[in-house]
Amino acid sequence: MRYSTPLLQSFEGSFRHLKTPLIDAPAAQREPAVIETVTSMLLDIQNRGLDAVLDYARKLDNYQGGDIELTPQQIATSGDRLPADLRAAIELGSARTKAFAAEQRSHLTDFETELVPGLVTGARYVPVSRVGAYLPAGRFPLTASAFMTVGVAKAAGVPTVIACTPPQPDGGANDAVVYAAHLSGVDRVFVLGGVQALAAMAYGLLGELPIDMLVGAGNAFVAEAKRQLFGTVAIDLLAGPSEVAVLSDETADPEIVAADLLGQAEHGPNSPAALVTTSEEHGRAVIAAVERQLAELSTEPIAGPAWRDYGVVTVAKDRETAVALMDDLAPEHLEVLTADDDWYHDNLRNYGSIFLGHWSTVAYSDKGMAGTNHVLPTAGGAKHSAGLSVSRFLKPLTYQRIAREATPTLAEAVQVISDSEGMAAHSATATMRLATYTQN
Ligand code: HSO
Ligand code: ZN
Repeated sequence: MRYSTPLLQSFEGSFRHLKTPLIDAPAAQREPAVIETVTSMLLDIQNRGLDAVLDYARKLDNYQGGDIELTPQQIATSGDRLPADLRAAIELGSARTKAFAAEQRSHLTDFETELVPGLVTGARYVPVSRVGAYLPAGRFPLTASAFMTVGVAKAAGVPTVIACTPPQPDGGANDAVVYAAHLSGVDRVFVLGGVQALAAMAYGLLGELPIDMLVGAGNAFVAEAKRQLFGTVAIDLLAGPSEVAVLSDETADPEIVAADLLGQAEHGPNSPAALVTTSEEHGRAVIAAVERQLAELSTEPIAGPAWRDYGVVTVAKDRETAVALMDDLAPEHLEVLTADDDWYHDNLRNYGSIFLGHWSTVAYSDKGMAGTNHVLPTAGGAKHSAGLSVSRFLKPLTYQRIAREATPTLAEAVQVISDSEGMAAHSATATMRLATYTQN
């Protein structure tokens, strides 16, 4: 969702496109230089293995030598160095994220059905075996990411979950991130950042078999590495800049709406923040409140440019137009602060996660306290995909158990189709069974 000024737009007539949202913003943002760098790093790491990984760590992250893996003792004591209130908050977020994921897991049930006598079919949810989580710790460490990736994978039943997190200036890991990973049930943690971390997990260079699935957000190089490694491994999604959209009416407090818009704009100078409202007066009040709050905000150097370049306020003539506009934006996070929240909830269909009511705000989920996942599709991806959840780590594997009595209809139809296609060997598998069936 790329927008430009003027900030306030009006939709009196029938719905039309604001601006075509980027279908694949991460791809559009991909710069040739980033693509080339990542390609050559991956090739080098494939060829030279761990030596290449450590060379990049030296060059890019000031790695000084020594073991990159944290010991179980270091992991277990990571919480000891944190202030008590931070430790308690991390414990709460971990517990809530686990509780939500466990509940969702309980609703994904294996099933079996006998389609016709003798033809028994079913599906079983089986977790992937090994997951690698990237836990960012750059400008903002995003402590809760470990709950969303490691914790949810564990709730899905993934046996092995390893994690990489980039070194801090002192060469060690971020204690809050490691503690969050520890509570989430992580098996091994490596202090390793960027492309080299993802490649090391995907190619199995960390004394562990190659992982099956890579999850977790990172910078442009990390996103590009995930894109190039996709196919070798599965990935959660390709996340672009974090986005927020608010749908509010005159019953919402403009100060609260403004705070929530800035609450995601602070992620980066290209983080989109959109307001769709059925009240022009409310829209104008929000714009004024954003300006006031920006003047006092310590992260104004990030949120200010984001708001000016990627902020937009749209007045929709009615609820239906507001829904059509929002579904076209398909925002990562969508807040609904109106007199008709239930009606909007029933009618909206494209968003990563929705926050209903004046007491809800995106940050509650961002930090893990709402229990829901914060790894969500951006840049319109919510039109076709949902965010990370236990279901993403589970494969619905199908099976069929077939008895004698189902044979005639199965075999005869398969023979006919196979013969019409000229696939003689396929046909024979049916013919042989039919012959045995007829003989006995
Ligand atoms: N909004 C980010 C997640 C996050 N924000 C964590 C702050 N902390 C992507 O959904
Ligand atoms: Zn956020």
